[in-house]
Amino acid sequence: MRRSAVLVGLPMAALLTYAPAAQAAAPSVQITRVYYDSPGSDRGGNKSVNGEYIVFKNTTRRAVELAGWTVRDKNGFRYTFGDVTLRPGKSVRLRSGMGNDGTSTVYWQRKWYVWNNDKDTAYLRSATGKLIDSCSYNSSRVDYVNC
Ligand SMILES: [Ca+2]
Repeated sequence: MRRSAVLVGLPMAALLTYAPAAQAAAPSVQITRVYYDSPGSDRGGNKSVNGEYIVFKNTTRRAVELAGWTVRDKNGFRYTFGDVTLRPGKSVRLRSGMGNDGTSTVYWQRKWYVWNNDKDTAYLRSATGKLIDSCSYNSSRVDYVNC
């Protein structure tokens, strides 16, 4: 009986080790939302610029260090993450305007908007420049896109 239990256990172990490898194709940190059209008209002002944001989620079970990771749009605007640790399953929001960074929200420190209100693409790259995830949108009828 014991021997057969071991034999049955082997394929199970193989499946368990295979599963994480199959999931490796999914980005470790995912762009889950780009809120590109801040409320009201785009007349500037920090509150309005901060109405734009992009959300990144750690989809893994391990903490991910974002220091040196970059966010870009199609126009070449670039944000570089500082010393941010994204805990497993947690998200961090990057607002376009000025502000003091916290654990769940960081600020691009810009005085004007980043994300086009009609179409654009957000790119997330690791500190070594590897493309981790991207998110495109092409609609001015809605204010945000979920990716
Ligand atoms: Ca915008």
